[in-house]
Amino acid sequence: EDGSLLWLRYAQVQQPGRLKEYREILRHLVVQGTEPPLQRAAEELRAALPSLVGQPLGDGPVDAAGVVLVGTTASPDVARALGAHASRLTDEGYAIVSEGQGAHTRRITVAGRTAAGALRGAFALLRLIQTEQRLMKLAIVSNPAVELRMANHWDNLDGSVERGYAGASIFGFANLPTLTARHRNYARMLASTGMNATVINNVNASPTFLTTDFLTRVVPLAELLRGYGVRLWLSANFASPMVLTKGTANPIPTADPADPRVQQWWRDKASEVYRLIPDFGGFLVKADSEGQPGPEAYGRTQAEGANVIAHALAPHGGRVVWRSFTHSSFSDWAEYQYRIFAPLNGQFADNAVLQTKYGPIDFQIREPVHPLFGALDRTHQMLELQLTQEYTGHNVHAVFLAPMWRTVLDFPTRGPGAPPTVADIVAGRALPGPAGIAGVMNIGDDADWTGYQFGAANTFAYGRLCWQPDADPAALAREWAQMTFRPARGEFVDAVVDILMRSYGAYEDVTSPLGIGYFTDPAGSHFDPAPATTNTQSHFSTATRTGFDRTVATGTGFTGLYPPPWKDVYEDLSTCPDALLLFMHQVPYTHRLHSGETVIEHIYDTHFDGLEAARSFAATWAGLAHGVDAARHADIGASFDAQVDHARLWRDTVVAFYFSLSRILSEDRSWFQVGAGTDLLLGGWPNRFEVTITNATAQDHEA
Ligand code: BDP
Repeated sequence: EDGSLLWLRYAQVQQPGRLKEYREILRHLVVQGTEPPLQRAAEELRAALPSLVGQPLGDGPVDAAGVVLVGTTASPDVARALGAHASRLTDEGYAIVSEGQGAHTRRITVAGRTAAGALRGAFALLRLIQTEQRLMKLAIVSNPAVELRMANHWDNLDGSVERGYAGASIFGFANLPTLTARHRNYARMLASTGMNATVINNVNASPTFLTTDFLTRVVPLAELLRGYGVRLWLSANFASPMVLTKGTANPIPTADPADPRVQQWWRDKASEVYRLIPDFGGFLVKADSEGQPGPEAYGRTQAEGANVIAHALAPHGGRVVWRSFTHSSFSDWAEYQYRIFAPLNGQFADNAVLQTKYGPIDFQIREPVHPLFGALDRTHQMLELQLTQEYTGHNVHAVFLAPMWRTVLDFPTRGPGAPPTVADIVAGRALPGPAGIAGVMNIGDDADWTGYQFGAANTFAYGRLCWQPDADPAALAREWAQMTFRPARGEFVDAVVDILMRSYGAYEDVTSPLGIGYFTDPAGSHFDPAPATTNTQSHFSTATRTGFDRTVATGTGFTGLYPPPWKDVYEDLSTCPDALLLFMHQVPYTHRLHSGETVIEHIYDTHFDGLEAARSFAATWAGLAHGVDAARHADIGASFDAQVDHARLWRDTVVAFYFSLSRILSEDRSWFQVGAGTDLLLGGWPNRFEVTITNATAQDHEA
């Protein structure tokens, strides 16, 4: 057991009563139809069901007792079984309906209006069995709320993965068109959670991905994905027309979107792609950002840049997803994207979608929701989340991100209680047309896919939240734990869910509470604490105060980018949520929070709490050996131990940083002293130094 099966583990059902029930109900499989997703569904069920119920699977007939019937509503048997439920299905949705009474359930029909929908239904049925639910009296109709449920991989041509903590790329670009079992398991993994689109290469895109050679070699992968209901997309380099024609008979010396040769190049490229991959999704573009080329060089707007590609893709039904992640030397980097993109509202083509990170900075553990979501009411939008834990602990800290995603999706953009929420926007309820969610993926070729085994909880929950943005993170954590560690007893699952649900808060506590934000080493890997280095960038701590003043009254004015109800909430110290206080305001260390604590007390205490939480995760996991195989127990245990070590480094560094500046030791918090090495001045500070915790355990003294 090395974690490689993820949540697609089909070990035998444990509860004796349930097993008996399943053995009655799950005796035959009849799949009607020959489309590839139906064949994939048949393969999955034929492999899974005998193993889950511990008996062979027959082939029917369709009216035999104990039949699982899989197909589309085009099949008369399926349509009859579904009855009125059929009319509620949308294209990718599925229905699971059982017929017959109680123990006499004689047939379960798993269906979609499309074959891809039926395949999703097959995975949903398996999920019900893996989590040992009753299969009697089922009448489930489930349609995805979000149209584009997308994986974004930051994988490079050479097999490296930008910000990847799980090994090299799984795609084997150099070996394409050759496909491996890993490609197939990848497609299964996406389909099982409900994702339907994947961008396989880095947004910092090599133009090589658009060469005829590469496009030809990627065709079998696109076909494989199609069988699993997933469309292939590519990241495109904006300068491709120029770079790829250089040295040819007809070089194009520009990438200016207004140049007819550039427009023709994109049209030709789109035609070529769709000849090879008829269901190609489209291009994802990062332009004018961190060295990537874009329309700015030609005096064109971001909308003009997006539209030249959008227009080329439109005749084929393709889309361009254009990222708003640009930043430059603006006085407050949180404002830059808003200043560039808000004025372009309504100027993007109908098949262009603007993809915006959840917060205005860059995937921090806590940020306000990006003000662009509320501002762009005439622009199709995607929300960008980050599964790979660039700023949230790499593959060392177990951090279940679904609770954060839930907060973002629930945010009412026009003010407290005033829709649309971000979920409304990504579900296309605010503006008809393409919309969706993109997640920067956390997978690589490590055996366990995600670099540490709990990381897969994020992959699973991400896909499920895309399908159903109002899903409860705790319920998703529970499903993941049940499916991943089966067979697992009740208290084992409860303990795993408890760790997952506390993990986000624990990481925020031990790294950067109160919205301090960017606290990790900016030049390095974004992993270790660097409070001194980031001081002039994100928190401006002095001997008496800390925080970034972004108010309209005295600061950068960022709060004014929100509609008045939110602007007022953030602008006013008395209403600004504690969690975002230092993102919006600079306050004295003695400022009292809504919790009653002072800011400095809160910073000290949360850092101790966060380390304690990490220790409790390690201790809880150590006590769970009875519920899981030894190999995974040891591997995951080692992860939690590493997390404790790193949490201690964070606590010691941040506490010492703030003590050394503020020199505040309140009476009831005199449990630490700072060693002589910290009497250094800010400018020359190392980011790690010594803290002695006087009332602490032996472990602490090692720090
Ligand atoms: C930043 C990453 C960088 C990415 C960039 C992006 O550090 O590697 O290229 O985001 O999203 O967070 O384009």
